[in-house]
Amino acid sequence: MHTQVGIIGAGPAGLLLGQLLHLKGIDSVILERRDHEYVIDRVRAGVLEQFTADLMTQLGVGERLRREGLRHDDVYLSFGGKRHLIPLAELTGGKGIYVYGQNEVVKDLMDARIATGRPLHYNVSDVSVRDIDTANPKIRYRHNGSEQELSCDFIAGCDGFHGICRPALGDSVKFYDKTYPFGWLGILAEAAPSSDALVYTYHERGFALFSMRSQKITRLYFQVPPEEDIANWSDDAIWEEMLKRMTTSDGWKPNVGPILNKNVTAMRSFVAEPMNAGRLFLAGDAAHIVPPTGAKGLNLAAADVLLLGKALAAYYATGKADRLEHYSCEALQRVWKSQRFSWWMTQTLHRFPEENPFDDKRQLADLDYIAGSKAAMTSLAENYVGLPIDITF
Ligand code: RFL
Ligand code: PHB
Repeated sequence: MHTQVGIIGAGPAGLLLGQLLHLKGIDSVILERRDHEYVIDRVRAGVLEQFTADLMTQLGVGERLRREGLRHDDVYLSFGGKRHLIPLAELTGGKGIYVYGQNEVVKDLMDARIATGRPLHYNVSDVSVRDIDTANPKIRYRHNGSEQELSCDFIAGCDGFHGICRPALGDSVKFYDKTYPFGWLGILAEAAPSSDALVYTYHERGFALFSMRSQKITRLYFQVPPEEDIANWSDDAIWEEMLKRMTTSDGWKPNVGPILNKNVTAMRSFVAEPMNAGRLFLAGDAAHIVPPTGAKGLNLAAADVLLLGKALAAYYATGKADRLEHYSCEALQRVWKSQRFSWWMTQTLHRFPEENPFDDKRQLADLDYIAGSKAAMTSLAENYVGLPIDITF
């Protein structure tokens, strides 16, 4: 069996790449370890940058997003008991963000993949890559009980942080890593969002975030110790803590409702550099992860895929590999800027265990500066809606 691009992983990165290549007439096979329902049901990202939403439209998969996604022109920073509005669209020439769950993004991309008739195999196991330094790299895997070998022109490692592709890059790759002394406890609640905009809260008890998924579903998070066991948190205790951190002096607070889903996520910053070796190219969480405070992970995966898709298309159109050779370098420029922003949002809004009263005052001053300075607010806004990127391909 041969394909032009073998894609490992059917998360947002793998599915977006498959769609982009399809539109360029390039064939691909997507291999996914999990089953279809598992991939859709994972509760993860909620915020799409302007560019990611535009890219979905450009790829022909943005119709439901435009209809059902919630467009936000503003975001709030809350501290000292008050919410401070950051007018994103006003500060960035009309750009905003879209609240549209990762589940919905993945669902739309899977439907588009089915419509192309191109292969997407679920429940594959024992995936490995070989011959990546040759013109004919291969993927071995098990599917429906038999061993398969897929020969490819290129392999795209879109298999997330725990995948097999990053370790296959070999010894020339350097890793940059930072862990944080906290995690996020997240819930989905059946409650109408009580604010039109997201609210990022700095509180003496720790960070909290108000978000949403639809007109009926609220998505909320608060900072907990990194190894926190979700079993320690009854629904009542979660609401009590959420309300303590989020309620502002004007009486604003989230609406309370039945909790539909709850879990704890660890926080980490990580980059693999370079993002390729030979003909194996990483994209998305396989190459880098960010703490979710900047809402950047899925958006970075989309940016990688756009660059990689364009580079592969240029190769098939001209036979020249120069864009592929520059892929890692070009992608990492955006990756590091997103890393910086995600780290900055994280360290500004969370309470650290070793923190002393000086740090508290410094963080409050940082937030007060942003809320009071158009220049500082604009810097936050342009990073939050996403730095410029050319989406024509
Ligand atoms: P994924 O989504 O992890 O997909 C990788 C896929 O590869 C499969 N796989 C394999 N398949 C075949 N063979 C193997 N050996 C394989 N090993 C793994 C996996 O089963 C999976 O299906 O990576 P991808 O595509 O790079 O997408 C990245 C995003 O999922 C991630 O960055 C975001 O979810 C991060 N994130 C957010 N990003 C945003 O842009 N905006 C947000 O608002 C946002 N909020 C979040 C987030 C992540 C969170 N968590 C849970 C980490 C909020 C949270 C709480
Ligand atoms: C979400 O809605 O899940 C969400 C929103 C903003 C973030 C992270 C997650 O920064």
